[in-house]
Amino acid sequence: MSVHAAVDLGASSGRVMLVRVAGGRATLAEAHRFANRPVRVNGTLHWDVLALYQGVLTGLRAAGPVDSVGIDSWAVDYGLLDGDGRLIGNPVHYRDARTAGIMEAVSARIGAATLYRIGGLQFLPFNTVYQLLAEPALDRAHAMLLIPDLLAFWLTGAIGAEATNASTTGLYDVRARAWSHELARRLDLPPAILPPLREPGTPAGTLRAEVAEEAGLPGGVEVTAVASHDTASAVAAVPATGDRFAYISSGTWSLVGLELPGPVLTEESRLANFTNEGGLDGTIRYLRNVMGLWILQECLRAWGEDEPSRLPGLLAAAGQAPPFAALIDPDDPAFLPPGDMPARIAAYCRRTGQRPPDGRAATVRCVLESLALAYRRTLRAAVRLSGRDAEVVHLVGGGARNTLLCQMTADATGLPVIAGPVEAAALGNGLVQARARGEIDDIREVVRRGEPLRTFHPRQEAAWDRVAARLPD
Ligand code: ADP
Ligand code: LRH
Repeated sequence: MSVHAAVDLGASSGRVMLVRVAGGRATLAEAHRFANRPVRVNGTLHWDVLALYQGVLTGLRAAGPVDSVGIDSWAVDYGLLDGDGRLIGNPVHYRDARTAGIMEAVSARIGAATLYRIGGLQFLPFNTVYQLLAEPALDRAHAMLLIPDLLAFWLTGAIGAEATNASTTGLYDVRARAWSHELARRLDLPPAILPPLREPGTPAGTLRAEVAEEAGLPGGVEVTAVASHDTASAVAAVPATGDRFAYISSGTWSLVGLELPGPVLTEESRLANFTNEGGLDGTIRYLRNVMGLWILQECLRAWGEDEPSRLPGLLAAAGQAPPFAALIDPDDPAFLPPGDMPARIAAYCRRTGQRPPDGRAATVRCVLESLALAYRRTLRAAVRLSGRDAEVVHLVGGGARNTLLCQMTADATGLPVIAGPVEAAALGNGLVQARARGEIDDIREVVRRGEPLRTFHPRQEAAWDRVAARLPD
């Protein structure tokens, strides 16, 4: 029997979950959940990293005695440390506008094909490499720590870069599974700021005595490197059997794709803007970022309906709204920054010759149908580009609670959708810790045994085929 604290920081909330493992089964309990609210200061959008750290300490205190701790979070963002290990500035949010134009300039300088051959990453304006190039304080930096590594450093004093998250930076060589110091040099970024890599399942240090005291834990508790990119932890906990499955990690973002033994670095894949991120045990997460429930979250915020209790009512109303009244492309860059999403949806519709959705229920329906169609497009492209077939879609994360979205996803993709676990990232995090201690062998088998899952079968496929045929690929 072992007990693990899984710290899982999503873009909308952070949680410390207790993962208890006994007899090849796992149970999950929430020790503490806290909001993750970005803060705009002097025109720059930041993460409130100290509030997150405080949330972690409060969560560890609430969790009580544990055998180990693991941390995962959203990818790409980082803090810089100076030579004395002090944080230089407050980490900036990936939705901040500071990287405008940088991705295009780097592609022009190095060549998009070369960048893709090395990193295999989707071209997203906020990839770490572009953020570093917008960084005013780089000359003072001794280390660049991605968010989970930064928090692990504060907990333990040990410096390292966990590999699955490093693979999202654009400075990681996906084939060599090592930092690309050469690329860093070509971009005039100091390779010395890239810390030694560590693999999931290896030790990342032990709790410093004063931290342990603050968290109410005994000193010396191990912090284990887990798959510290939240999406990698979530994919690790997909309750799949075999390899003919697709997944959608559906939270603030929707990460839509396949698990593969190696990267797909073809020209077609680059042009389709697919990513090859590192997964647990050397797997590749071949996927695309779809803008996700972020658009819905921002609609709720604009309407003052962002109390969690409001969502079920709105979804029920959306279920009754007329189908396919208006559709957006969720990946349109207009939807990336925070702002008045209902107005942007209306503007998108006008721009594309559609009547904007009439009211809140219709807007929610428009967002969910548009997401389901984006899932369909993306999954079919992943299958085509990789040659790997998928017979079932595993939908994990908060989106698995959205029955309407799950059914639409089954209808749109024409595949059965198995929804759950909702807390896949935390579960993957905790189970990597348990496996590192020899408590379990097969993470997916443990998830299958323990988690309530719901299956949605495709209906009304013809209607979705007709709508999809009207849209560009
Ligand atoms: P992240 O890890 O990015 O913070 P989560 O995996 O926690 O995201 O998912 C958050 C999303 O889950 C919300 O945007 C919301 O759309 C969805 N969600 C949460 N609760 C419910 C619910 N009761 N019904 C339907 N959807 C829900
Ligand atoms: C999801 C996620 C995603 C990244 C984005 C920045 O939380 O980690 O995989 O692309 O955040």
